[in-house]
Amino acid sequence: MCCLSYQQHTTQRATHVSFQAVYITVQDVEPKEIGMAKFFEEESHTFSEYLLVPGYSSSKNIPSNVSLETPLVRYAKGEKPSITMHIPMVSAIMQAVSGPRLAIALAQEGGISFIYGSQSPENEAQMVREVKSYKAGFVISDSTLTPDMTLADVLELKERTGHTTMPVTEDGTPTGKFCGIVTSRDYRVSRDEPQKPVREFMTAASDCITANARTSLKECNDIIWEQKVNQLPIVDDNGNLVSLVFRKDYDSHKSRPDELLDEHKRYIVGAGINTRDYAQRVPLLIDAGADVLCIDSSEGFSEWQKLTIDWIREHYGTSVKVGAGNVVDAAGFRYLADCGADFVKVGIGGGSICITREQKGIGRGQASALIDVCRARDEYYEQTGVYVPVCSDGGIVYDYHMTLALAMGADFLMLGRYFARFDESPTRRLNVNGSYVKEYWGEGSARARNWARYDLGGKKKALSFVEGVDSYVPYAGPLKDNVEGSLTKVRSTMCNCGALTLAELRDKARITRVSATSLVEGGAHDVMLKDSNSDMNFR
Ligand code: RVP
Repeated sequence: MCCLSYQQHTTQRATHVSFQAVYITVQDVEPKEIGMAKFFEEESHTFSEYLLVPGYSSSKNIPSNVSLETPLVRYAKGEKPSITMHIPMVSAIMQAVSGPRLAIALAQEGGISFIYGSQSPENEAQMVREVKSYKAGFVISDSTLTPDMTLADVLELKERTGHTTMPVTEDGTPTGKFCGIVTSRDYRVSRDEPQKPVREFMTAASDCITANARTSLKECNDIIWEQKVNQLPIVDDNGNLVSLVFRKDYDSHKSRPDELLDEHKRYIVGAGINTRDYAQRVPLLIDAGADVLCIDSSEGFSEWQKLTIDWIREHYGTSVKVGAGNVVDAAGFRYLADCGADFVKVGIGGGSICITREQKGIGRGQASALIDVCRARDEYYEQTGVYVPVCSDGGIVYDYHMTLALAMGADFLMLGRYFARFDESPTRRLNVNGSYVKEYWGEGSARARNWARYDLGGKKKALSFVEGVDSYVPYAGPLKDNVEGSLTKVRSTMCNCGALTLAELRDKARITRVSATSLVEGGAHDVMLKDSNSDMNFR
């Protein structure tokens, strides 16, 4: 396949290309013994050090003909994987990334979120349940308003979430007793006092048109049109808020050809687990409806992963799908594949917020790790007839890194920083020095790890050292627009490589390493940029 058999493809394709491309060579990825330690002969490389060399494309190679379908879980030759994604993207198992809102938005585009496991098993199961019980067109509120809050709180919430319509509940939770609704037509910033209580200017529940939780989406939309309202709060028999239906969403749920649904037409969602409390956590997650699990560990070449998978197989057989990782070489892949992992995740230390390499001196350049593992996957398939998908996790900065990772052999990509920037991620949107940003912190940061101390009633000791940082990332708007934009580029590049499927891309891609000087040439250079906020400058 791709990177490892370039010689063969060069010969095959010689009639189509008139130049001699430079191909990467991966001579011998087994570490060699030099003195006491074993050394990998290759240097460790990352995505920015490679480019794709375009190949012949026929008139059929147009973006609308490209399929990004990809297997999520292992399958035997001649069979179909039990879960196939419509786009090769999953969201990282992180507090700052994968909550229910993002999981729904990503499933609507054809990918999968893994709800973060760094919270109590009960909380995580509740988030999974929220995704599984979500009905398309019904939006779960992210407002925290209570009647006693003030106009200043409303403005702060609007700034943070970007939403102008906010339901008000007795306790400020998304499913608390419904008290009323605030829209931007209810106040005038120039005239009203910031301390004015919400109860004085909200439209009270008794004056709102609402619908009960048994109303279908079609009926809700009919009410919205007949009553000439912009939103319809859905309230249960006890007067608690359930969700909202918005006029502006009327058509959007119809235009999602790629949405990823289970056999009951519910969105597909994954969940992170660890190698310690699986006996307690896994049953709760499965009960809540999780479609796939993933062991979340920065170092996955360990017996702990085997014990976790063994426990799942003993209690659920192969009906529960579970990915494992992270590994960075062929030996790690083979170990986890033999343990029965449904997919294997690759990457140590390449994440944007990750300082594992600095702190512990372990890891490997993401591209080198991926190439090595994908070769092992292909060998494993040849030897056993079982295909175990590979996920490239972390280190994707530019959209072209996605195409490169897929060309190098990744079946799908796990992204953290990328998704953290969107409206749907669970973090706050802030205005820092005039620019909107969102918070993004590593699972190995003190901030993320604090959950264990709090949720376990202070039983867990403080950390001796951290492996992740707390940061800001530029706010980038809705997930849908960004994912569409990125995948348009991926599709277009695939066409330049003559590929209409990801398998074809792996087979046909020709990849070259770039020198430091060519890297400079690749960006805008020797000109003065007019727009200092241009996309490239923003990164
Ligand atoms: P990125 O997409 O580059 O932001 O990387 C996200 C990945 O980084 C995660 O999927 C995970 O593998 C890794 N990570 C998460 N937290 C930390 C840390 O604190 N070191 N690393």
